[in-house]
Amino acid sequence: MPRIDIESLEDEWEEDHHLLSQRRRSDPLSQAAKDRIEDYDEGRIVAVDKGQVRVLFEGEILPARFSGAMRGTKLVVGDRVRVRPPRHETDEARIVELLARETVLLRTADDALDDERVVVANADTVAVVLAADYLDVGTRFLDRVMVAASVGGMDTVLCINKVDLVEDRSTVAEVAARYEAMGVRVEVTSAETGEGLDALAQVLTGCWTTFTGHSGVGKTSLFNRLVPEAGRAVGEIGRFGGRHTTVSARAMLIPALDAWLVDTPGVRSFGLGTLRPEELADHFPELAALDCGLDDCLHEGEPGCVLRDTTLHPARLESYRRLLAALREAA
Ligand SMILES: Nc1nc2c(ncn2[C@@H]2O[C@H](COP(=O)(O)OP(=O)(O)OP(=O)(O)O)[C@@H](O)[C@H]2O)c(=O)[nH]1
Ligand SMILES: [Mg+2]
Ligand SMILES: [Zn+2]
Repeated sequence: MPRIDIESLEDEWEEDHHLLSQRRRSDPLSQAAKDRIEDYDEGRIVAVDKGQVRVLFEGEILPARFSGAMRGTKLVVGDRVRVRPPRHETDEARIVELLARETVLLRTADDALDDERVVVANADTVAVVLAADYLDVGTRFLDRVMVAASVGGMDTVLCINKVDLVEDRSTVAEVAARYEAMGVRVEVTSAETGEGLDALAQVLTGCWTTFTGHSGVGKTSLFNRLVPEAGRAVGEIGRFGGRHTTVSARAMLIPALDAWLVDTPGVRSFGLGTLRPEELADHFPELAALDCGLDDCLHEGEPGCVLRDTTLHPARLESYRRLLAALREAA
């Protein structure tokens, strides 16, 4: 965690805080300055766009600047921070300290890179949105995000959207049952017809949930239905081809549910570049529950390994093997 640099914070205060700097000349106030920072109340970052941040502070959403000491710190939506409130009408709130992150959703561009990016911090749940008419590709993506969510300390919820586009729902039902068997909450929705939205909203109650998914699956459409005043742009198929309509993350409150929802830009892949191959099985609940008895077993037919091809759903086993191969190649 970035430590706050009291010296440079004091330097900055000197510019706009004469009283403090006068006192400082006679008495080095490092401890006092530190105490002041600790006196500042907490806020929560709700939007980050090209270095501009918005912070939820005492029930209001304020534009905010970084204090000098925060330069070089990357804040993400969901971050808990200490905020120096605006002092007068034209003043802006200042972010003076980043507080420790309890959960993180991390992603790398691909498995061979360690260009780790925090997508969102301190969320309780990751809602993976898949399009009902692309579940094959979708579930492979889901299996990756479930690993990232588990690594970062979050639950996964599966939202199968665009269900209005499929006539035969047997695949949707099969996929839903597959993940429900692992303890994942599954909601089947249509942002077009409104089907399943009440049930999805219930899942969000009292939590910070971040939507993630490929571009065009309907994350923003769902967000707009759940937070009607959001009015975020959605992709127009044909014009943008549904590709990367949303460019920055944003959190909004559904007041009736005390639920914070984070809309994020679509991603092509969800790299797990910082995970070691031997850690992977811990983040597949079916494998973690397997009492293998072997240390650091990769469950690849090692003598004594209890994994049989029938222990896992074939698609999950395939995901595990693909991921293992990718992580090994990258290692
Ligand atoms: N038929 C149907 N179309 C939908 C549904 N949800 C979204 N769409 C359409 O799918 C397109 C893409 O929707 P978006 O909400 O922009 O998708 P997104 O996941 O936010 O995409 P990015 O911001 O690029 O990541 C738009 O044309 C939506 O109208 C749905 O449930 N059914
Ligand atoms: Mg979007
Ligand atoms: Zn094993």
